[in-house]
Amino acid sequence: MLARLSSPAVTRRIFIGDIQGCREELERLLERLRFDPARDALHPVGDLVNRGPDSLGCLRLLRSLGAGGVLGNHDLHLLRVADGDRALREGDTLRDVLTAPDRDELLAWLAERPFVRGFDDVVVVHAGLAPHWEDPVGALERGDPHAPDDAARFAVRVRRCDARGEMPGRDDTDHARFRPWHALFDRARIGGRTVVYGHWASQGLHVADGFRGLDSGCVWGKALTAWIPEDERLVWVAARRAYARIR
Ligand SMILES: [Mn+2]
Repeated sequence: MLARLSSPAVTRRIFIGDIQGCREELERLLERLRFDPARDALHPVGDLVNRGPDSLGCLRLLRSLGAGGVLGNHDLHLLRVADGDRALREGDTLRDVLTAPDRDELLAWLAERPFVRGFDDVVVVHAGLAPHWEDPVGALERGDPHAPDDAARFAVRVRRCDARGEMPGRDDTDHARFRPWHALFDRARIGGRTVVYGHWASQGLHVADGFRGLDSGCVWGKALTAWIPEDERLVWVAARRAYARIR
């Protein structure tokens, strides 16, 4: 008879693009992956909540699965609204979280996520890393989600920037000066590791040498995508419908 003599170590890291409250799609993706919480580590790339139909369900599910991951701009927005620093905006779907009986535990759990998470081979950040930072991971390790500094704000917002890390007034302005952050970023600064990120649904899935951009626009009715480096595999499920309008 075969017996397992020791508990199995983590065998897969599963990085998941912007979930934004799309709980049903998250559940279907985990089913498709045959997710096993004893062996798999789940790392959403930020924006766990907002615009989608079930932010509360997503937070409860991700917390129950011991997910890691990083903070995104929508996660920060939720924390700041909960702190009373900001009002809800049109199109926000965060009220269920704010009025939930377990709100404090869920928000405390959310706020534990860092702005960047480094592995030996991978660095995870929600939006991107600045080309001029001497130590891009160190710049973000100690960020306070309740009072994000300039580096943290950049890391959750950037799409295009210039060589000095200046962002255009509007993120998607197509000006010759501003290029996709990943076209300017030198991965030698992070020891050649692969950067896994989200936040850029209009760019879509971005698979390039050293970069995996996983926001494939689930909340817009497109797809929720996972990347598993151990298998060098991308897995996605189609969104059931569009929950928010493309901006
Ligand atoms: Mn985002």
